[in-house]
Amino acid sequence: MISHSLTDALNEQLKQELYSSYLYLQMSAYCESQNLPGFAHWMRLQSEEERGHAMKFYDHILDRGGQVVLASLPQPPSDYQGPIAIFELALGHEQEITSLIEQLYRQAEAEQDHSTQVFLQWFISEQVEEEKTASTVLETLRMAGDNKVALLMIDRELGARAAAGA
Ligand code: OFO
Repeated sequence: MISHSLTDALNEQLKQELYSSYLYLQMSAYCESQNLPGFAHWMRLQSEEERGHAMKFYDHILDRGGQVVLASLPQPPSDYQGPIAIFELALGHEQEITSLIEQLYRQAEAEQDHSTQVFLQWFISEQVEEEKTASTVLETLRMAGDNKVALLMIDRELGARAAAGA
């Protein structure tokens, strides 16, 4: 049986993952309104992926005999200063998530909760990918600068993202 303190911490991370989903969905809506369908598609898939992350926490809490408690979510920002600002925010957000996962891992380690440690290892690897992807897109956008043709090409490339497992 999982401890109360670790259950609370996992519920908090469940909320963070749901917020991530909420944030990327808001970013998707913004990109759609800016005639950037490829960016919008990428963000929408990212939002779905984050919901999948949230459900992994949901299932792990229940599987370990803990109680899932859903908290209210903060409102994500809805106005952005263009694609670079969006990916700067996305990268900063993922870096924050990485440190929260690492903190959770340390807590599971301190409590000698081995199954939660194994569960969190998937997220530790996933965060390497998440940060790398956001940072690569951000660098490409910075290189493109004000070049509209380059922006359209990036939009097309992001629009080709396939759903996870597809
Ligand atoms: Fe973006 O990886 Fe979950 O939050």
